[in-house]
Amino acid sequence: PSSKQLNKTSKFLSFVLRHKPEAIDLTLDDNGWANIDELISKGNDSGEASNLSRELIQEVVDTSDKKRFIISGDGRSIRANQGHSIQVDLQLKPMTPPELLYHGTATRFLDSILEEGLKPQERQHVHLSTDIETATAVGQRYGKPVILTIKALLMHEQGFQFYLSENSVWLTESIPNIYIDER
Ligand code: HQG
Repeated sequence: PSSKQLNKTSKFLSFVLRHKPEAIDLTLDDNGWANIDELISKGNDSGEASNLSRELIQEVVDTSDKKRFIISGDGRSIRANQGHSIQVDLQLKPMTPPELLYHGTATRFLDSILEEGLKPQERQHVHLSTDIETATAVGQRYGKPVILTIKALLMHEQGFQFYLSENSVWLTESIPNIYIDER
């Protein structure tokens, strides 16, 4: 498959596995898993995906720069590693974060964030990175990027839970402004 087709399929998978399975009449289980055979047949029937096949899905999973998706050990199911807006239980274990984590956003959101803290908005969690480079790329998606430094270890010590997704994105429910510094 061409990189264009891989990209299109990745976007389709993000859409149905993170946000809107019902768009193709698909159901995810409580932990966010979809049956791959069902995903293929319903994706193709709906016209939302073109020429979806097991091989194409496998290649998207293998080549995803951010390792967005994971196939279960028995090969029957697939789920997104993070980024959901629908309620799924990824069964992530709370983990101790490093002292500092970074959040990339756009300058136009800054005033609101410094006032009310970071909120998960449409998603289940606020997404954080261990490095400034990744945070910059994330922030760039919405405009002129700005990096926020989060006092993650202090938050953790004060009772907030942090999780590390399968693809190394740090997640937490929300971040009060006292833990946020403009870098
Ligand atoms: C902002 C991509 C105003 C927040 C990326 C962000 C990431 C506020 C936006 C993943 C706010 C939500 C997630 C407040 C938060 N006032 N704005 N109080 N609190 N915001 O897309 O972190 O390529 O839901 O700063 O790489 O940008 O899809 O979150 O700008 O890992 O795999 O509200 O999505 O991964 O935007 O990105 P998003 P995000 P994928």
